[in-house]
Amino acid sequence: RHERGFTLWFTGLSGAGKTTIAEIVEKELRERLGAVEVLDGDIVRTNLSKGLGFSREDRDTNVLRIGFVAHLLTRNGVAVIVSAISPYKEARNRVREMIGEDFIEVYVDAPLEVCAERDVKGLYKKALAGEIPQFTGVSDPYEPPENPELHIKTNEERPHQSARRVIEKLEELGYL
Ligand code: GGZ
Repeated sequence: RHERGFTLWFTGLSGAGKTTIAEIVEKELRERLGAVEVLDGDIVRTNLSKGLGFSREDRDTNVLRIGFVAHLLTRNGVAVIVSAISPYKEARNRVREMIGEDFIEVYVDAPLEVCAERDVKGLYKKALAGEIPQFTGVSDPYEPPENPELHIKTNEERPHQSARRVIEKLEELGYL
């Protein structure tokens, strides 16, 4: 029986496509594996991280909490999918150290202009108008991963193709 856990960690700007790709990958993993869990920053912020804002400290706290839960699940054989902006390299690397070799960092990359153009939730419009003081990519930093296991450019392929590449990476690493 195959039950090596792993954490797929999707990092990238708001609107880059993290959640969209995560949903497609989740569906496929559910069909092929037993236990799958998704931790989405936006949702974690309504419960586990309720009350946290977007200062560096609060973002790091949020990311480390998600990382800790991902670590617990991973060591119990669960396939974990995280999607969180996780803008700071240092916090992501702390999570990488916590989870070890089963941490798979996926950089979900789209140019800021493309994310702002998509503007699924209307947040970029507000941020660009100066109404959101610490908005990632506009009025707050995003530090791209230097050596992600996978680098996906969502303005160059369809979500299903991106998801396919994630699955192929898992196969290559022996998780599927
Ligand atoms: C970035 C913000 C902000 C600010 C609200 N900066 O794309 P979304 O809308 O659905 O997901 C984003 C979410 C960010 O939560 P994360 O937990 O992923 O962030 S972090 O990893 O940095 O802790 C976005 C929305 O909340 N949002 N205000 N100022 N995104």
